[in-house]
Amino acid sequence: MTDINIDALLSEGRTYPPPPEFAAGANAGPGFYDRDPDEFWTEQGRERVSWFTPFETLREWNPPYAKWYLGGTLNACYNCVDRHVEAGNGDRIAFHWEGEPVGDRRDISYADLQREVVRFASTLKQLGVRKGTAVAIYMGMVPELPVAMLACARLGAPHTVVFGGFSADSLSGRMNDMGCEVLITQDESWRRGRPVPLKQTADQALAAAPGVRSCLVVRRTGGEVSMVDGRDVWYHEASADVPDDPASCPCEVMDAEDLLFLMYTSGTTARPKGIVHTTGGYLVGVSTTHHYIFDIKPDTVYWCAADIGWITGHSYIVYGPLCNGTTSVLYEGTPDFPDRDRWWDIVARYGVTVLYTAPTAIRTHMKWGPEYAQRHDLSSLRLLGSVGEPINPEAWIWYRKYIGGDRTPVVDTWWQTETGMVLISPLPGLTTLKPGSATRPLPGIDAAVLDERGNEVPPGAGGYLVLRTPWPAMLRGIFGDPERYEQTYWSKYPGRYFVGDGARVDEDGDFWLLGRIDDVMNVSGHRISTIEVESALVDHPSVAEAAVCGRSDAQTGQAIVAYVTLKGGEEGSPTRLAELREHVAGKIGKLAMPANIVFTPELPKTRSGKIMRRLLRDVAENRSLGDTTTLADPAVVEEIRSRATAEA
Ligand code: 6R9
Repeated sequence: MTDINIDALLSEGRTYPPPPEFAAGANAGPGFYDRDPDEFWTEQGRERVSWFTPFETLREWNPPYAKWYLGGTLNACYNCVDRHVEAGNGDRIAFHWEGEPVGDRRDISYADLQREVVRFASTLKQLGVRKGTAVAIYMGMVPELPVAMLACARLGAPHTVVFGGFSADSLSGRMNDMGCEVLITQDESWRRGRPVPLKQTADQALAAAPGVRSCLVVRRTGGEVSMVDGRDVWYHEASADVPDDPASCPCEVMDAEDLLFLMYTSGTTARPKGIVHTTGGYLVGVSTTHHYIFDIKPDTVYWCAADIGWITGHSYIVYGPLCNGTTSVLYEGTPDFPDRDRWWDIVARYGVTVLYTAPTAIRTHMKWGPEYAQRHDLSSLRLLGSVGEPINPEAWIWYRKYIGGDRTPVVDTWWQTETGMVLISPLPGLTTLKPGSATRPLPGIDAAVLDERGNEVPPGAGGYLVLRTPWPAMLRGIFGDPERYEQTYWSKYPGRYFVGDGARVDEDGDFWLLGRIDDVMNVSGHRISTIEVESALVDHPSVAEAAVCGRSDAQTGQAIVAYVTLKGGEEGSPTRLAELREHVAGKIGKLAMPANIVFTPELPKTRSGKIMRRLLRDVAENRSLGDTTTLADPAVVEEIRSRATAEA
């Protein structure tokens, strides 16, 4: 037993075979998994993307460095925009854009998108942006954000999008690391009816980023901002006389392996890593997975309710869907503005057929209760997706029942910033779903679960997830830091990509993700994953959300502390506490019973909705808090600390 690194405790037996009507017309049909992977990726490379020069070699693998579609040249913007217009689909809607203020909305066709991108690219050109110029983008969810990204791609200028909620320090750090020369931002963005001063924060960042010579400012709210002469330019002024016909600003010819963008991932304490994504493999990878996993059809209305500043937004709001010519919803605001039914109003109004969101959002809706969804007709939905964290089986069931009308498949898609594209996911017309399982690796993805010594663990046992062969959208490195790249991902098991997540594979070959390895708790020698205890808590009918972590304990090494949010605003009581401990004991065993439970209305989360267990450990150990800059709402930890102290 000592070879097994994580004890897998929770068992979940419910299954959902694909609905027959879905299976009959699905993009991924019978035989999909039997394809030869090289043949599959060669075919996808040819069919899904238009090349200026066709690629000669599918892949080159010099561990830990991979190249894909060698010899091919292309342009990501051409693939996402121009070719759809050329093919006669200019009238098709690219984005139903929904602003946060009610009634502020705009439909943008592919032809509109092309005009806007051309105008934006020409304006950037006037500011001296050329092939290879690094550009930072710091914006909210306005149409100009994807437009700016595509304009960069058109010119061959690599971008880095910094999430609009990040601080001036995060922004300047990223701009300096990438060597950005231009920053694109907006005056302010809307958040719950209040303006967020993006330009003001950008000004602070610019003061610490001397390499940035121009700042292009899009007007959104019309709020006051200060403009620095010679550096800052209003987009609406600079673009006023710029032509918008595509011939005036052609797409740059890019090599398949040219840099498309960097996406910074914040480590826990260390400097953020600039994850490198190149053009060809990335575009094929994201468009292929988008097509098959979300079963995209010409009449699909697709909504990925993530932020573009997160990798999910890059791959599955911008590059994947647009490459596939999809009609998407793009929403600027929060789910509870002006009321908690805003999302469902949007789904009903646009007739959304595919909705892709994160477990954290689903648990928030669970906490609010199903009545908000029940106010609207959600019958257009045919498929639901989840990403970002392991999804608790009860949240999965709730999502399917109240949002999917007890009919729709739910695809739990596992991937990372580094993988660029989804790697483990059900295919809705083929896979028998299990709530809480991301099911199977996609064709050509060689995932395995290893013990400490590098041996595959037997079915049912937990261990470390690795990837043994490269995939098209794989990161090409950490920008400017090859040593860190090799150290972080390739040193634990040489030649294999170390994911950093725990996982187990069941008897059917289905994968169950167990969360980040750093979060695994050690109670009396048992290595317990946080997600299993959390899912056992969420299984209780009164619990909406739970986060657990370990704190040191003289007797057991570590003891489990749980932070629990109850449904419908319930406060919690000693009776409830005892009941929840018993519930966990009954569900997975006494050894996983939380030693303490702290009831709290909110949990500390990153901007992309991941629970920050590291901060909960700091609270549980009564330590000063580590880096809190990526928190969505810093006040939450203080609230939890006061509740935890009150209880102690
Ligand atoms: C896309 C994205 C990556 C980490 C990853 C894992 C967790 C994402 C998941 C999931 C279980 C899923 N994660 N999807 N865990 N099931 N379906 O989230 O990228 O922000 O880089 O995070 O998120 O721990 O390693 P990123």
